[in-house]
Amino acid sequence: TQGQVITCKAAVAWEPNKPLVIEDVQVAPPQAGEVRIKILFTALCHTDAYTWSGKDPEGLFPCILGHEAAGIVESVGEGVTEVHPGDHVIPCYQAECRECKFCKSGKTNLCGKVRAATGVGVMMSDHKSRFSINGKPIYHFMGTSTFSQYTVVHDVSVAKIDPKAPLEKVCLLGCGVPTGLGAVWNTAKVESGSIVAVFGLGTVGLAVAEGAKAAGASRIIGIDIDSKKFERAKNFGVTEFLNPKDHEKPIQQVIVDLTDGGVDYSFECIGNVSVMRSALECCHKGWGTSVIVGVAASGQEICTRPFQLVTGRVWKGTAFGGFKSRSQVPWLVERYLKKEIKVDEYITHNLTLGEINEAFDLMHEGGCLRCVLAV
Ligand code: NAD
Ligand code: AHE
Ligand code: ZN
Repeated sequence: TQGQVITCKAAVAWEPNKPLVIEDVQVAPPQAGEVRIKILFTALCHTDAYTWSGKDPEGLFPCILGHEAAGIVESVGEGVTEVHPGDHVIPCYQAECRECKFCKSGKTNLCGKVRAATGVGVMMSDHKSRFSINGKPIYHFMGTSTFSQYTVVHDVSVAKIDPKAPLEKVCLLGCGVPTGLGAVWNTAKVESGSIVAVFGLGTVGLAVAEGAKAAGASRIIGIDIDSKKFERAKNFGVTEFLNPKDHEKPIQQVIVDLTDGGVDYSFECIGNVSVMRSALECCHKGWGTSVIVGVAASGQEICTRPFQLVTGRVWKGTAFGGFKSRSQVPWLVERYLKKEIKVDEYITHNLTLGEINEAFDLMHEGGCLRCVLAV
């Protein structure tokens, strides 16, 4: 198949919110600096649903969504040296070129090399898509487009992993789990003994709890509007649970009262701007730090009284938990293989690519964390 167009099945989002359609898609060979991957397993993340909803200013249609996956390199374009056909890989929506201003800064995991192209659904070299249906181009998504049996990504967006790792599990290390762990370890740098609040107990919030427990947090307060989330959350390290619906006072006030002035660290893992405000305002005066992890829709803005910051609270955000993707995803895989981090525990459902619309429906059910599709 090397050098040839591959026709395969992919789930195409033709329009916002219209059911995805499994189509025969033509996938062009990788050009210089590109890698074609046979995707074996992909999970769904809330961000796929967000872009599909039409609320993402970068959402383009028709497109092939999906960004939390694992597969095997099928072929590589000219000049690709770090991966070879047969390598087991995880596509990384957050690239790492190791050469750009961002990568060299030592201050961020964001990479500037291909971001402009991935934001408009094309490949960098020729500003074109590698996906088409009978000659009509279909946009890429987040530089990954994993809801397809084959995808083409930039070489700076591929992490080569230990072939011993089960791809049907470690696909989760492409987004949600690292995001939560890294928000705690890299972005907030939570210290032992800290009091932590986690807003939203989906996969990302539970991974925050897991990361906080590993960091030695003394209390981990989980906040969710769905009380059914608490029982499961205990297994990930949450020690106390609050449902804002059970309280008359604003939830930030409830938390401040419970913690002698506020938490040391809080994490918003929902994408709701009013919760982001609560998460900041439940932080302790003088040092409390709040990390925004959730993605909010186009047009949404955060607000608080500047006095909250003047008096020492810190507002931060994180993308992919601050992990350098190509360098650190393989390390996360090793930690999983040594049973030092959970992955299996976040997988609540297994379906096939053909059942992807059912998988999106499941995301709205409280019981679902990650649904893994066999592609
Ligand atoms: P999810 O839908 O599984 O979890 C969200 C949780 O929030 C649910 O348990 C829900 O009951 C709860 N919730 C909803 N509204 C609430 C409210 N008002 N108050 C309290 N709880 C509320 O989603 P997820 O897959 O865990 O992702 C969480 C967020 O993180 C999404 O916005 C996603 O787009 C974003 N995300 C960001 C990054 C990043 O790099 N920054 C990476 C992955 C995901
Ligand atoms: N196009 C969206 C951006 C959404 C966003 O912030 N994405 C996160 C990853 S979410 C993964 O589930 C991210 O990495 N952001 C940094 C970046 O470079 O995109 C919008 O709302 O505009
Ligand atoms: Zn995601």
